[in-house]
Amino acid sequence: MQRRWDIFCRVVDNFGDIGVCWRLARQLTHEHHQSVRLWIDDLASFACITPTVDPNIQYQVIHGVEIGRWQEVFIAVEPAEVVIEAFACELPEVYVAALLQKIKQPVWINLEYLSAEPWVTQYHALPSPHPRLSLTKTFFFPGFVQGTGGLLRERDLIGQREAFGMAVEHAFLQRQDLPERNSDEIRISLFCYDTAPVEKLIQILSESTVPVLLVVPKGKVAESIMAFFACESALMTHGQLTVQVIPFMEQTDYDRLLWSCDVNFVRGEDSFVRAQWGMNPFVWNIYPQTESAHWKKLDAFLELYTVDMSMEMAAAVREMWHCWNGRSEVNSAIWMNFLSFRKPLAYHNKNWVKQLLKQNDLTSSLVQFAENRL
Ligand code: TRH
Repeated sequence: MQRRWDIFCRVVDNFGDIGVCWRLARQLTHEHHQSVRLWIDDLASFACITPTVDPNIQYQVIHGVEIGRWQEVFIAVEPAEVVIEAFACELPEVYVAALLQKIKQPVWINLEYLSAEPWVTQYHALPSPHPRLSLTKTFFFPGFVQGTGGLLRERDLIGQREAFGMAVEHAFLQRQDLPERNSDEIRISLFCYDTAPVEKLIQILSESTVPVLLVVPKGKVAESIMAFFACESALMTHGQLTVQVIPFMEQTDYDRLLWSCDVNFVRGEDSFVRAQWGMNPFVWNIYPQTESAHWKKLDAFLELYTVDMSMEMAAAVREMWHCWNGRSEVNSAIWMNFLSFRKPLAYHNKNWVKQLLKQNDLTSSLVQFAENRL
């Protein structure tokens, strides 16, 4: 049944908040034929991942999704039947007041950040009555296991991934002005926080025994690499390493970049999940949290992800990921050890995806949840 949805998104920093909300909004619209309004406070960040977004206008419709600028003074609107408050962003007061006026209570969902920690299954889908008002919201947790809300995954994603053969890749590389593949080269994409040991990685890669192409989307890390090379050009070479800085890509193109690289360095939440659907080996730079809370999250994921790996492969992954997140210094031996598991890791990732596919995707879980309550 077609329902009206309001998704509220505040950009805390970076692109993950809008990345997730935009993906959800599109999937609700295209696959579930829902009517979706996306309220976002930072259209400029949105425009980075969706260049068709005009950051200067109040309302626009893109890919069938109504997009409204969430301004400090929120103009009262008729609430939708399903309300998503992304990442505890807190709904505007006038909107909450309007919710109270509804005869039939809308379904109010707080969509949480992704975590592999075991407590998630206990807290997923728990109702939380408002402390003062006669309203209830539900905490909805994405996750990797049964008993969570699942992960964002478009219906045709795996099919498209599997169809990404040489010819499609060739067309993609041409379109993106990326060089053709060299048979003995290792191709790596790099998307990480500026706290990651990028200079060290560059040094390691430049001493590689085979040529390496490091593809870096524009941003702080690309800038620091250019400063390191004292170079203003998008193409830099150092020993075996060529670094190519590319424009920030549209979300669906970024998927294809992940599919076309041998190893992907990803970060945060959404690119981390996309790398998993991409099935190539990946290294996760987790979003750093206060009091090092992110280490628990990182280790919880590693625990799940490595369970079916050989001890050697699990140790290689753990060591590389720990170093990349700053637990100890990364060196050539650690990188080479990780890289030596490239093929078995790609195989492992296929099985990992098979396991993830047993779960409902997050958007379908949300639709089902809302429908059961309306
Ligand atoms: O940008 P991020 O660091 O976002 C983070 C995380 O979500 C984190 O959990 C959250 O607390 C913090 O934001 C506020 O990383 P993430 O999650 O990978 O989001 C990046 C988005 O940008 C993702 O949707 C993919 C997209 N992207 C493109 O569309 N084009 C690109 O070229 C690149 C590199 C990324």
